[in-house]
Amino acid sequence: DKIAALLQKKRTEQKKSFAVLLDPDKIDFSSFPDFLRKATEHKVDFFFVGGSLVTHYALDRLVAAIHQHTTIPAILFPGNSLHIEPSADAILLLSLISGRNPELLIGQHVIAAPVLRQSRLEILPTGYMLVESGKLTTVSYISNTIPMPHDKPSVAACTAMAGEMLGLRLMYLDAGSGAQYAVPDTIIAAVRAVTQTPLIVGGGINTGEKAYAALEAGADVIVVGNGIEHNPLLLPEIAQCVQSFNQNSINTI
Ligand code: 1GP
Repeated sequence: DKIAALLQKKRTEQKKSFAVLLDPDKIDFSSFPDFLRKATEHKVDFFFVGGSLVTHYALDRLVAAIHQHTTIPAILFPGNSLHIEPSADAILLLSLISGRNPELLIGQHVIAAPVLRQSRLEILPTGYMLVESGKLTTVSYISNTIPMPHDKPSVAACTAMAGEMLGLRLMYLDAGSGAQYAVPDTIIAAVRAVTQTPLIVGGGINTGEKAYAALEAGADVIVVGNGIEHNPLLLPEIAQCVQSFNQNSINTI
């Protein structure tokens, strides 16, 4: 229960976290140790590993490298039950509650359950909500679901409330990897206002300003993937933004 408890404690203390999404298809293993050193130096809190589509199956190698070079937890972010790697530290057991595809609400979970029970992975039951983001994202296409409207905060709020009532322990608002528009602040604030669970926000966060806006609106964890792949300087920039946010929260408590 380590990661779930840590996230809940940080939420209570109004401390924010920074997660870097690692797409197994895009890792250059020759420069990866160097990247991992930078991630440690800049106090990345978590690695999310996976995505809706994995074409080069290198999850085991990716997790092994993370464990060899860092103490940052590797948390699986699976697209389906094929993406389970038992050597990781935890798994976001995503129920795609913004959609109405039963396979991703419960079907894949039934298949995964006995495998997860045998593993030592910490299970993080997560209400996963896709938000409309300007263009069709891979996750929306692959999941065969319609994302929530970006201008209807009440839809997001009621969805998250229902997820929390069902016992899900984390909420994840995602505009989808490489989204044209990140999750709007109004949606983040609406979910934050009606739930107690830690709130993860990602998709299309590719500037320090967008990261700051998401944190200010109520995100507890921000996830950045594509942005860092395209611009390595974004890692220190966002890390700085999370740290300054945490520093300010210490001053205001
Ligand atoms: C996608 O939230 C993650 O599921 C991260 O998205 O790659 O756009 O940063 P990006």
